[in-house]
Amino acid sequence: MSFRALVLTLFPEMFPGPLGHSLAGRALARGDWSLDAIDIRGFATDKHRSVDDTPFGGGPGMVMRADVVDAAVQTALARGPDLPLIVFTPRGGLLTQRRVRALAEGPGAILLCGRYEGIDERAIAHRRMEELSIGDYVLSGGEPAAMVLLDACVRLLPGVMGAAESGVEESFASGLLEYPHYTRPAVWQGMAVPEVLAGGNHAAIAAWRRAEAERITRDRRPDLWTAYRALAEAAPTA
Ligand code: 6GU
Repeated sequence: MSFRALVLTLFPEMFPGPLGHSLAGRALARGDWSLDAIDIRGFATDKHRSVDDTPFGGGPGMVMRADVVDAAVQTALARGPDLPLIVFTPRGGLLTQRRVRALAEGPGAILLCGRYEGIDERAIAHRRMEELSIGDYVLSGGEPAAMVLLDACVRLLPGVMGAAESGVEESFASGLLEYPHYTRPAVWQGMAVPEVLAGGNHAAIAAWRRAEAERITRDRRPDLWTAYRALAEAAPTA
């Protein structure tokens, strides 16, 4: 069984979008995963097909109606009763490589994309949805976040990454950011490729890359560096 993505959105035409290209697009064409975008507006019941309304308590913007959203969720759950249900919101927990890995090992996901100021809280509570964010900034809707999650999951599916890519030590998997990469020309804009990389000393190359990864992580991401150091202290060979 391949990975199934059911996306609930007011903008189904946004999909597959970037996911139809490159690695994810080729995997989609092969059937390594499937994507169905379900139009939430199709579940509106009034003659104006309204999906949102003004917030109780006042304030700016519109709120997506619980009854309309839940009708869409119910349809998705009928199609994939075993799929985890995720809603994208800037107030969700941060999406991590650990969560991506767990999702990629599972049957897929139902991904609910919010728009306007948000979704009626009862729709989220009723289904005990997992709330996820992709970072500390505000998007106009959850669709790009759903694409981010799917891109991150799909590249981990069996057979999707080539041998070359799958062997690569990944940022966040190792706990360190990646070391710098170089290819030809050997000198460009007066800048030479680090000498060690041109020699054939594989141990020296590995040591240089490790040192660079550590330097970059320490300088740019003190939070990751602290976590990495704590882990190294607990298991010194890691
Ligand atoms: Cl998941 N949604 C929205 N609207 N904004 C975000 C986000 C999600 N993650 C970060 N910003």
